[in-house]
Amino acid sequence: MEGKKRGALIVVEGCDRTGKSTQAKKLVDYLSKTGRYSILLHFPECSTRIGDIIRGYLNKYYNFDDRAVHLLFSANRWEFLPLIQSHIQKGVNVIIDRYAFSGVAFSAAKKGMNLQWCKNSDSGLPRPDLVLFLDLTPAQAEKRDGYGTERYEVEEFQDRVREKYLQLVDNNWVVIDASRSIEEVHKVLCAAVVIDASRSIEEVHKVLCAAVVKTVDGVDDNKLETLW
Ligand code: Z5A
Ligand code: MG
Repeated sequence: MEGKKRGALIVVEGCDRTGKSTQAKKLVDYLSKTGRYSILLHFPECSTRIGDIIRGYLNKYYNFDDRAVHLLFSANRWEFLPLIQSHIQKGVNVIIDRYAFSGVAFSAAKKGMNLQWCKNSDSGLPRPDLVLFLDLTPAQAEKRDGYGTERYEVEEFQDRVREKYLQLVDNNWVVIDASRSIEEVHKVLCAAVVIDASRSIEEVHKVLCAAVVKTVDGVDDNKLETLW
């Protein structure tokens, strides 16, 4: 890949129904249309044997020990590592709808699960260049279409998931437009990390694009780092 710019790795995260899949798809369309070739992945990726078991678990056909299911979600990411790496090496941007942060936040929100233990099985996976965290209170999310009967779609549990996500916030979690006034930047900083997902689909898409273009165009030959 000498002389060729690598692709960026961008992750869209958030609690249930925050608009991740809507926004991730729109983002890939936008990037591709503007000459930034990009592909979309989603975890869990249910097309594999492991993914199929995960789907059965989410739909409550199977039950597993919380640690066992955590490792299955993690294994599902590891089985796609070669694909992710090969796209990035070829200069293709990889946009992922849910990643290790979902893995840690959902598992660590369960009683008796330890955050650090949950991080261990994803340690060594590529660290995204940018994590776009779509924030919405679970009470607001519940009003959106499709909030249903899946295992984790319970408001009280989603509150704990959101809390765990916020413990994972790092310096790659948002791009804040620092060209605005000190007070405005301060306000964005205070709002901490988050893209307000309660706005319309188009408004959220606009905010996301501004952040993403900066990252995609700014990727040099720097190697991807690893988690955590
Ligand atoms: N999970 C885990 O435990 N461990 C892991 O490692 C991973 C996942 C990777 C399934 O994931 C479950 O797996 C999930 C976490 C757990 N927990 N649950 N339950 P999934 O990604 O397959 O989840 P999903 O069922 O597709 O839901 P979602 O991804 O949470 O939804 P979303 O993608 O954030 O939302 P959306 O599909 O884009 O939009 C939802 C609806 O809202 C839809 O009707 C939109 O038209 C509407 N929408 C979107 N944006 C807006 C705005 N801005 N305004 C109004 N309406 C909107
Ligand atoms: Mg989704």
